[in-house]
Amino acid sequence: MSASLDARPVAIRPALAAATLNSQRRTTLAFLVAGFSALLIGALIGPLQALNYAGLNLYPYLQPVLRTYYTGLTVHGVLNGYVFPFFVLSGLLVCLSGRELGLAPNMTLWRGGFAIMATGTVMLLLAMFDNSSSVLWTFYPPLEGSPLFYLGMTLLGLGSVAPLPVLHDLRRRWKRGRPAASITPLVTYMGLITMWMWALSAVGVMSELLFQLDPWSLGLTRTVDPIIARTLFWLTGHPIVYFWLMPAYVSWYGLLSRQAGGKLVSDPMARLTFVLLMVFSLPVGSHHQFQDPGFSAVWRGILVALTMSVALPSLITAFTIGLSLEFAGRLRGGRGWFGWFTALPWRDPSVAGQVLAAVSFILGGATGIVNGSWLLDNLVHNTTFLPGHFHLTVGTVVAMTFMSVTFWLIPELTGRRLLSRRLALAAMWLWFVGMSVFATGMVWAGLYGVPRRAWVSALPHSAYTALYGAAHAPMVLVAAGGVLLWAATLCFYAVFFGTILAGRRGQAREPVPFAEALGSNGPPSALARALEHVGLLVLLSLLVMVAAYLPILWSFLGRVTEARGWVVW
Ligand code: HAS
Ligand code: CU
Repeated sequence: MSASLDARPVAIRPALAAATLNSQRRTTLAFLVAGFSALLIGALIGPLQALNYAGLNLYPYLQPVLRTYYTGLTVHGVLNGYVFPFFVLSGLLVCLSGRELGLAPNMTLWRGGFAIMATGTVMLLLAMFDNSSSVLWTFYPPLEGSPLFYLGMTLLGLGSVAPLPVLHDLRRRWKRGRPAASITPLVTYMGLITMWMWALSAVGVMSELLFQLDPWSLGLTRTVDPIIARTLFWLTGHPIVYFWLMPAYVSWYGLLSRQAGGKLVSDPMARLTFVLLMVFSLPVGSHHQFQDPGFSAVWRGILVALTMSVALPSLITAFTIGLSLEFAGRLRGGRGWFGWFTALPWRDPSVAGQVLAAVSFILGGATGIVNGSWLLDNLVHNTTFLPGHFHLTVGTVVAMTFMSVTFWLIPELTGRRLLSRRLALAAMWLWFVGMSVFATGMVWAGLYGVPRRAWVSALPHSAYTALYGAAHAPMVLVAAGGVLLWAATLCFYAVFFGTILAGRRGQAREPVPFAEALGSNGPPSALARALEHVGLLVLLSLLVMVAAYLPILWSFLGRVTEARGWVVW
């Protein structure tokens, strides 16, 4: 690494008092431990679902812990999709911004978010493990769960927006006393836009919970309108995928280029990506409802165009991060078309994990484009193609990036040395290979029409073979991928908990590897200055969201369906 790269962009980072820093470290660690503990339970259940598709029904042996496939699937989705990312990103975004600005976050608010989410999580766990709420991660009514489930979900959602005021407060204090033209440092900027995107979109699912599902499950109302509920859910349910992804992008844009030994090639493109993700995410949720009744063909067509637009910022990311990695690889002596790629520091598990995660996003993104095309979605909707898609995206891009971050962050937080680089590398490669095999099988089986979310292994063997025999080869891949993922999980958690509990003490703490952007010593670009008007951009996003959803919900409110609850499992 060249000497100039070690020169930190100093002006923005005054030192924090040791006691303040330590208290931030403890809180960040608590967020990480809570989040990763949830993932541990969720990830251990996952392979059971993979084996289900291969026709192996292990649930009779798992009584009374997991009563059915659907209990397991609900726990898996809720812990991996909500609890794990919410805790990890709430810890990460605030911790990184505080460090970047050299300011102490408002601990009461930050920890308040933790307490609310933790309460919600306990309620959810009780409701799921007693088998009263096998409603899956989408909790579509009229499937009905216990009030504890919906109230727990409400609390979890509420606590997840806590980082927004914390980041705002940090930015406000940082701006105080600085010239009006100074722009928010990149990592804080990205964190803030992520949180605004989430706060706006969470209005959908919070309305569904507060106005429909909470009162309904408490017996205050007798019926519920499923289509309004689904529409409100997906208003949030699409942006949530970017709420998972954007913190991973924070690491890719904000840290990875430095970890790889180079620089970020464009700071304004990083800002633009985040703003586009916010604006485009909010109106497109109904692309999850291509097969639902009640939407006009014209609107479905518009949704396709909007969905292709939301892929744009990820394409910008592919080029910006790809080029930054190439820059790092060439600085490290890589030559030729691919030499830069092999010259990356592959022995650093944090870099290897994030680059492998980025590589899986190529297929993850491509399958997303298939889903986003209404005609093609007709073929793949509700088949295993879908879980194939999202295990490449959230299950690999996001989960692996978060894991990779812990490889440098846990030593920084605890002052302990990473338990084993080799084991960490093994975890990343096993996860990458396991998930690639698994997802290939799921995507492929989906093309044979194998349904997602189906306890196919409970069928009599003859029926299973008659229905799914043609998809035998992909189903074997699904099961093999699942088993590799078990191994990856064990390796990762040995490193994660091993470092926290038994890593060698007294390790000198490395500084947070904030990336330097090319040209960052000059004045900010016109684009970066324009994007500094966060309030206006948020207003624009709100208007786009209202314009997309008001007409739909208005038409649904004119013909309400009154459905009674169902408990099927
Ligand atoms: Fe999706 C369903 C469309 C991205 C997650 N998605 C889901 C579900 C989940 C999910 C969980 O339009 C299922 C929900 C359920 O339970 O029903 N998705 C898209 C599109 C994108 C997309 C267009 N999805 C994501 C991300 C997710 C995620 C990200 C999680 C984090 N998805 C859909 C649609 C459905 C859907 C429909 C509903 C379908 C249905 O029928 O129900 C796009 O944003 C994707 C854009 C991405 C790219 C890739 C860019 C590549 C990058 C890597 C570059 C590599 C580098 C390495 C730098 C265009 C950034 C260099 C190395 C070298 C070798 C060069
Ligand atoms: Cu979506």
